[in-house]
Amino acid sequence: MDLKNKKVLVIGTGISGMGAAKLLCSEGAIPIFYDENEKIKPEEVQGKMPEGVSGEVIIGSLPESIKEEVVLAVPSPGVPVDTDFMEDLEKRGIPVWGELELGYRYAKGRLAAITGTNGKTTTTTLVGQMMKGYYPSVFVVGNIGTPYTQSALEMEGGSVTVAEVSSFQLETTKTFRPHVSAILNITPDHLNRHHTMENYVAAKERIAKNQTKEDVCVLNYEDGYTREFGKRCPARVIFFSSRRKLKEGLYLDGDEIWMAEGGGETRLMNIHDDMNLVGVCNVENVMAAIAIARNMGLPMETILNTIKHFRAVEHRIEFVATKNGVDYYNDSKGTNPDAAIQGIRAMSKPTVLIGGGYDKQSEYDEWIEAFEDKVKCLVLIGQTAEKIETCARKHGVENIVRAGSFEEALRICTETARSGDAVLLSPACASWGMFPNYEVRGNLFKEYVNSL
Ligand code: UMA
Repeated sequence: MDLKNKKVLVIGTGISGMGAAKLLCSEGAIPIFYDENEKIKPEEVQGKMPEGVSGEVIIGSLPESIKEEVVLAVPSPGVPVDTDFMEDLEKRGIPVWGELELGYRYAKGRLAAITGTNGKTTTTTLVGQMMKGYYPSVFVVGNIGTPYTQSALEMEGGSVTVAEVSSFQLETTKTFRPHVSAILNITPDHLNRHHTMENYVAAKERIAKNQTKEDVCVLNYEDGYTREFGKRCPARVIFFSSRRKLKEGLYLDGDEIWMAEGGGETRLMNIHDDMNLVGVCNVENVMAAIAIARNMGLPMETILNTIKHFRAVEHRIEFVATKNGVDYYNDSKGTNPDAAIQGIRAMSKPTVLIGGGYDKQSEYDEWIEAFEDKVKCLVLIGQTAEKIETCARKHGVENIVRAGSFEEALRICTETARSGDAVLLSPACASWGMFPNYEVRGNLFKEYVNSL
């Protein structure tokens, strides 16, 4: 589509909206910024616009006349697609390309895209580092925090892009086709947006929708959804497994990661001596990263060398400090029960745990079962506090305290934890409502700990 001098509706004025507008302006299009949040002031949006970007800003409700003028709508990932507003755009025949799709259409070079409920940021970061150790032009983009559209026009034919993609972004793709895709795992998350598990799984599977047997899709053999998808996947599938030997693919056998390929088997590494990440989830992330990188043309030596030097991603079971004999861990990225299960499983000491936050209609039973007897006090914050407390009491957790604010929760933790204990922020909920994002929540936690 030639966008020169054409009006394009950019929905959402967060970082994706700004990335999309940058690309659109570079292509000579005229963005019209629209945000439903009435609290936002048009001047604020104008102030956020990157250099070379300008456009009309509309806040609240969108006049009908605008819908008649635009040739394309680019929603941000946070904008649900099943609303009357979005359906009206479709009915009018206005093409809807999500921000990811827009970036993809203008990008150049080869692309590896990674999704999954958990582990995608770690895996994307690790694969990005592997690529940077070998290729001269590498971009790491997407849900990880740098919109695809922000970098797309800088890419060249020889560039390599590693994209973390979310179910929100995948809902609005059309032609998106990575050379290598990966779905690390699928467990219930974002059900308030997708409504059913079926819809959520379908959104994740869209990562491989346009792939063919010339492309590769890396899947987790130990996840029921992804194993099943392997049978229907249009790409060539490479499985990884943390529980059994595979005839073809990557697997964990004891403490060693092996690769089975074309009838031969190669021992690649030891999970204690050759990597710095802890937990089975990270072994799975590492195996996925090896499969992705190898199929993007990297020599095994570069891959294994990067893993050896790779450290945990910020906010993911991140050790902060020991204060008065208490170990503090920041797992602010534990934004759903499944991620938080990995967080509590990684603790070996009696733990004061901060949980709760934005309500994504998750179920908390499995998370609470994973406490075993480790959680000496559960400190709850946010919208989900009551729901979690009811669930925790049902599972026999007795020491539960509700805090009116994050600051109060932190104070309760330091008062409750004794030397030899751990304090873990791993809330099983998104931060929205109390914080703009999980990074702000994790950084506040770290600032507090470091000030003790
Ligand atoms: N808005 C509307 N109408 C709506 C919904 C939102 O106008 O119906 C407006 C909001 O008022 C706000 C703007 O849209 O002003 C925000 O857009 P956004 O929510 O898409 O946020 P961005 O700042 O553009 O960030 C997005 C991703 N956010 C979401 O998916 C919610 C970021 O992922 C991503 O890093 C960024 O694009 C760059 O690609 C964050 C996230 O929490 C980290 N992702 C979820 C996750 O990881 O679990 C999916």
